[in-house]
Amino acid sequence: MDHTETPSPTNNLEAFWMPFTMNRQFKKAPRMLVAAKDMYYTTQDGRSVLDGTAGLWCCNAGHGRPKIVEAVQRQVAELDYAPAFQMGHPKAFELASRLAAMLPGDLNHVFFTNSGSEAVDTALKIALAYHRARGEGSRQRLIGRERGYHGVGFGGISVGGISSNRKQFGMALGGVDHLAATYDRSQQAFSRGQPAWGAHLADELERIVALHDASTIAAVIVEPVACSTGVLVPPKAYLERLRAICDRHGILLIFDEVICGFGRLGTPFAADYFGVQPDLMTVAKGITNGVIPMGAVFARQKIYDAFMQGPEGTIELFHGYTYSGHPVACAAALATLDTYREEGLFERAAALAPYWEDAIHSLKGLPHVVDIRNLGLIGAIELDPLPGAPTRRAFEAFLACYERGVMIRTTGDIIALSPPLIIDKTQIDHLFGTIADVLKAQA
Ligand code: PXG
Repeated sequence: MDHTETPSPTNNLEAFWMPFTMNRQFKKAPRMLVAAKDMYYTTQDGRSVLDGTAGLWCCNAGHGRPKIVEAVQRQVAELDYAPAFQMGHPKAFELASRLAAMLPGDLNHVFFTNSGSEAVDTALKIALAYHRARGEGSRQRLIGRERGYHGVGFGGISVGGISSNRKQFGMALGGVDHLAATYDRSQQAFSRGQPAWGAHLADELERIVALHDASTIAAVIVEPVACSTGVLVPPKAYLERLRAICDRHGILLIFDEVICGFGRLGTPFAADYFGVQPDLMTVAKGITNGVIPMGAVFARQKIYDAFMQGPEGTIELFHGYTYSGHPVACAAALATLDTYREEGLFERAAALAPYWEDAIHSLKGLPHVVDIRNLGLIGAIELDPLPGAPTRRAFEAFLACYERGVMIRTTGDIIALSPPLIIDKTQIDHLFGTIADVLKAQA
């Protein structure tokens, strides 16, 4: 394959309206990836780029993994599609059973979606319908958190806490309230792992319950670690407290593990890492190693049971997608789970986490670094914004790293990192060495 050919006039860059991208900036100086293997991307101009972000937090086993590639090839030739409603195919049941077996506690029912956004909207709908099925239909409020990211559906942007995600799109869902973000730099800067300060921020939920009354609240949704908005690690005992308050008031707790799930913290799920059991969990990304789109909602036994009442000849949950449990996605997911297990990738992430922590915190003291945060194989380096030009300093670091063969991700003036779990120590050194060189050169 010739990777160097330039786009023809009929294949120019204009038609593709790129998502979450500065379209005009990109199209002036495109960054095209044409191949990927293990820890590296190949660019259109033939350079190798170390993947510091697992694509977009999704390729947890690295790229071009043979077992997954073969499973997808085999599946697409054998059964390319099967109707998702009132019909089934064996791999969807096999995958759901495999997932149920690895999930903590009695999270043992799986609803398939195609993305994290759909998983979030599905979980919110399940929460509302669950209370209604139990005769508590007045529980309609949803509680999210500032600086939360739950995808781009109307449900997700409503419970999410990023103003740029909300301001263009009208009023979204009503009846939503938000907890405060768990981050306070003056109390937490340069914490290694979970900050000691901030458990009391969970008590805000009591204040919100007192305001609206528990009988109106269906669910609280949080990311165990808020990743997209800059790796906000939950303070020690915070999630435990949130769980206790939800229990006290009959409110469902939803963990959005679209990023944290599938090994990023060195355990299968963040619920395992923190020892806190949610009632519903959303996942996507790492479920198929990013190879084929797929998301899922995991539900506890009591939730599934609440729907399986009444006459059998009714559809218990009036919800689903054409591609729920798509055969090719299921095949990719099964091969992904095999790869994680056979290569011990979750354990590998746990074993590497202390090295990762030391490496990222070694950047303390470099120009403009105002905070460093980490947990598992996730990390963030927060930079002081350029006066009058927020986001520019970090974006320029991203461009400079890319030029030097390292892919990082930025959000605001925060560099966020989440490499494939197959990364080795030399590559960790290379990643942070390059970032350090770039920050010094920018000073
Ligand atoms: N929940 C969480 C916690 C997420 O991180 C979604 C839901 C939505 O998933 P989909 O599959 O609909 O995109 C996400 C997605 C970034 C970045 O760089 C993060 C996400 C997506 C793209 C980029 O921080 N998270």
